[in-house]
Amino acid sequence: MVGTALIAAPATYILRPVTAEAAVVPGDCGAGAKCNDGWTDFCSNIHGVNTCPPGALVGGWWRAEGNTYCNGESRYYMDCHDSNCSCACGASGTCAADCTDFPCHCNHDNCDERKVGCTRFRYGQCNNQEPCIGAIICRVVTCIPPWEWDSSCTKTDAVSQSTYNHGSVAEAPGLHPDSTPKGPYPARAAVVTGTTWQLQNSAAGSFDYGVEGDVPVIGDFSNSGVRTVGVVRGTRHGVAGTHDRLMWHLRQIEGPGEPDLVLEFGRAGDIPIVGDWTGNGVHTVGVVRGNRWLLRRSNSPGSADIDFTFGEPGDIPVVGDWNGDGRSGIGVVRGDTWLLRDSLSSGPPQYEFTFEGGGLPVTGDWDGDGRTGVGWFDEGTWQIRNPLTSGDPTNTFSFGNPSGVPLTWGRNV
Ligand SMILES: [Ca+2]
Ligand SMILES: [Ca+2]
Ligand SMILES: [Ca+2]
Repeated sequence: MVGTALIAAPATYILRPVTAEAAVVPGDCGAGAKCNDGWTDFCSNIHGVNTCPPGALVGGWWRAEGNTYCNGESRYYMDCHDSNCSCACGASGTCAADCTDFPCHCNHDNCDERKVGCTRFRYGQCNNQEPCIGAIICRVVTCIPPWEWDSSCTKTDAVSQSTYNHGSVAEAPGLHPDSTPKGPYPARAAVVTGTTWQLQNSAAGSFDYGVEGDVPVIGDFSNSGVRTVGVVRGTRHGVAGTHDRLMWHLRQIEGPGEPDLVLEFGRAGDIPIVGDWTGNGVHTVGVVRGNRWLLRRSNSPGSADIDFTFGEPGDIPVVGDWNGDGRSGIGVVRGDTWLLRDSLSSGPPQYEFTFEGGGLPVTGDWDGDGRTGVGWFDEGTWQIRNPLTSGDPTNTFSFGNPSGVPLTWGRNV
């Protein structure tokens, strides 16, 4: 049987439509209640991860400068708005309270928590292609510039130094330093067949994302504490009409929807990979071209920051944090031989062993100890191993469409 972490109950979204009658609203609470302190709650206080809930989108951002939580750099506060309005908006860009199924209330219907879905104000730097969105549900706070979180966000500046500590309530989990990675947390199985994604123990269940021919990737592209889906388009040579550059379409929010972050990196024929090359919790893009590894430290357009050779053309590239130091290493699978290296540089493998299987290789931190293990996916059967040594599978289980492609995802709660 698989470790308990893999078979744990799926994370449930606390965020759900509630009836107005059922909700505890700011007016129900005393003047000194947290629900009345004027601030909208952090997304991490709603559903445990520092990203917008499904059904929301970023409507704008502001920043505080010189923030100790972000190594002295800017810290950004992004507003997640309800994306569904049943009636039109005026010039404000936000619809009236009775036009959404997400009424204003105190988080968890508790006066001791901040309000959610109450404030109808739009900073206006993000998703301006949507002329009408609902109230601010919650806030994402991040060291990542908003335009590397959501491609629609502009750099039009908004500074609010007084919000540095967000009302000086420093105990909120969303205020904890996020310059360090979330986790570790155990890998969960994922299988992609065409455009259909199956994520084990996910509230999102099975859904469609991308188009036929895309190469799937999964990563935490914003150190949110959850690994979300992405596709890379244009990987194949010789398809009429396709771009000769790879286009990455990454989700920052769980489940299906429009891509949040779209960027160009790599070219046709490259094998796309993602990893946390820097150890800051943010997975960023990379490609393998023959035996040349081209990695970028941010999810922004530009050339490779890291460039080296490892393995041989024809090897299957793999990525994982083999030594558990928070930084992804690299490796290749050649037949049944695994050749893995911690350092992002040319050199001999630091782990070389035989792990026999069949089908497609897959990697994941199966036991959640911070060290990535290895595995095979053969027609729906997963054989996984934790130690990076020759031996038999640690566990075997079944998940996913037999003709699909294996990946792993995960969530820190
Ligand atoms: Ca990183
Ligand atoms: Ca490592
Ligand atoms: Ca592990």
